[in-house]
Amino acid sequence: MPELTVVIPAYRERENVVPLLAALEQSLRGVDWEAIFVVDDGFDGTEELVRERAQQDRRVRCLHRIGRRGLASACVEGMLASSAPYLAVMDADLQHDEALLPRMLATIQGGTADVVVASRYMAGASMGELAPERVRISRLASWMSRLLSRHLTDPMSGFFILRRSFLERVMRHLYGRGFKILLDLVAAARGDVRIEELPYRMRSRRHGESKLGARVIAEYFMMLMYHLLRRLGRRVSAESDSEPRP
Ligand SMILES: Nc1nc2c(ncn2[C@@H]2O[C@H](COP(=O)(O)OP(=O)(O)O)[C@@H](O)[C@H]2O)c(=O)[nH]1
Ligand SMILES: [Mg+2]
Repeated sequence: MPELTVVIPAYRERENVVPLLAALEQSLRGVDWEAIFVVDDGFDGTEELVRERAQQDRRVRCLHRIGRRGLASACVEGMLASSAPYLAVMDADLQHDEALLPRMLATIQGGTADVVVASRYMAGASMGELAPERVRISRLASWMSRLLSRHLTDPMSGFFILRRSFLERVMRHLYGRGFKILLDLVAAARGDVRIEELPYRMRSRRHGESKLGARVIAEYFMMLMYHLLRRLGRRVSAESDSEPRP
């Protein structure tokens, strides 16, 4: 059984599949790993290409979803399709620096963290060449996310590694939709999570297009509301439990 599964959500990422696998092969030398591409139907042949690679390399797997969309649900389903003790999530578009994966894995194996996050905001990190308005949206969304998690410098990161036992503990409390699965996972833990962060420099996209749009931003606020209401609900029920009974 592989030690590490890299879950790669992919929607219309055909040109990135081969270079990404080559980059993983290179940086994960000496690690027993597999990659699960969770491909939503984009009619561009991404899933065919992944399957073609899977025919040649047992470490490559394809989870093809039909009539479905959604980055968060793709990540969750990819993680649930794995039996490995450590699960990484990484974009298909080469924006995440695969060279950081061995350090992320070593950190989580150290046993002191449930989640290790690659952060674009820590000292030594960088947003790379992201457009200025994207940096502004990302910073605003990060600031709002402080309501749910004070521990993360980059709660919007889509590049992280977690231990399976943590996923199993929180998976039934996830909102499970939208773009920001890391924040969803951390919020679902309600403070009971050990996080470590490592800085990295995010690269810019070479092939394909960003899927971030108005709907994704709306879903983000729905996710915030869901977790805030869950907290409020818990507080209300705790208060009514502590009231003296007649
Ligand atoms: N399976 C799946 N993957 C998605 C979906 N939307 C985005 N992705 C993938 O999620 C990753 C991040 O998306 P991207 O558009 O690059 O977001 P950005 O980096 O914030 O601009 C990429 O690998 C996308 O292919 C989706 O609906 N389904
Ligand atoms: Mg991207």
